[in-house]
Amino acid sequence: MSRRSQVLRALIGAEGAAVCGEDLAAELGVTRVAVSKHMATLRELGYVIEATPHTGYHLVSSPELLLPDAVEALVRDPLWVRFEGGPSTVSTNDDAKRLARSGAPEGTVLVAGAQTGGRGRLGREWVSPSGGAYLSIILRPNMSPAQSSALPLVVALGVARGLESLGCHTLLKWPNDIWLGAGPGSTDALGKLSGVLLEMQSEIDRVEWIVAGIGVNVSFATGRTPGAAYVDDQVPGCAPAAVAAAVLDGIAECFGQFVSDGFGTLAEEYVSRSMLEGREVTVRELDGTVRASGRVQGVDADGRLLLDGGSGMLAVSTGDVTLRDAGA
Ligand code: BT5
Repeated sequence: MSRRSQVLRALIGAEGAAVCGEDLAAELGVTRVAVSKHMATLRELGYVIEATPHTGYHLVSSPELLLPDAVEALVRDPLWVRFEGGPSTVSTNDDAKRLARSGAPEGTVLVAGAQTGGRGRLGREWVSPSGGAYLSIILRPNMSPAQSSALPLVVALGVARGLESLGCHTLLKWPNDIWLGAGPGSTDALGKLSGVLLEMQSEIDRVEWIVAGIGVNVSFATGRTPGAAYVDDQVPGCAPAAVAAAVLDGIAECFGQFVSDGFGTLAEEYVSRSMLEGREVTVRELDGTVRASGRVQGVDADGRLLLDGGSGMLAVSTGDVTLRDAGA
């Protein structure tokens, strides 16, 4: 972790109380002048930090935008080793793919406070105004492309766990959507809270890298996107950096479980959080043609959606799902 992130972590950890500059310098093994330079840089990044003689530094407020330092200061899981990004970019997935091609390690994280060309699947738009959390991660699992087929579900489950840890009620919509749920145990979906986009480079039997992009709607202060739900709807005032850190820790947990034990145990949790389980659905190809219809009966070990179509069980590996009795 960079010294600046360590300084920021100390300020955030103090929860508004004063942090003594001299103690912090001793703890980090740097001079007091170095600490005061880090404070100055943090102020330039938009952190409001008050310095009181004999008491120390107080963090008064953090910038609204998602910045890599803030995420690094909040994230806990050691999987995440490198943090990059800035206030705005075209697409964090494009930035992460560039870094992956140039050899960036597993656990690299790209964040942005806004995107001008955020993408969903098949080049669909992901609306990305400031106030949201947009991040992409680089994973390099030692497996074949076939073994990694459930990874979009693993990442979506990790995002759901992270958002739940902040107090949001989440529901999963196969394969890669996270919706805001009305409350504990309810399958009433209030809107799409987050989406996941995976892109991969591989040889026939080995994944080289996977970039997973995650967009989360956090604040609706700049306006609401039709059909979207926001963290703010249930947990007002969450900073995008806190959302990104929670999501990263949730993903790291699920990814670790997936790499060591496969999708088996995660599949059960995925199904228990699914807003589609037991419902009548239609699955369309990404170009709109109907691929299958039936009642959802869970997912299999490869992450495929299982449908009881009346004349037997179907396993569907890609597509868009609509509920036949609702608009979701
Ligand atoms: C997704 O695609 O849901 C994947 C979204 C991934 C976005 C992240 S942000 C960081 C990284 N960088 C990128 O460029 N992308 C990733 P899909 O399942 O195809 O859903 C796209 C559909 O969701 C659109 O066609 C809209 O209907 C809807 N949509 C677009 N923006 C939305 C938003 N902000 N909130 C809710 N729904 C949205």
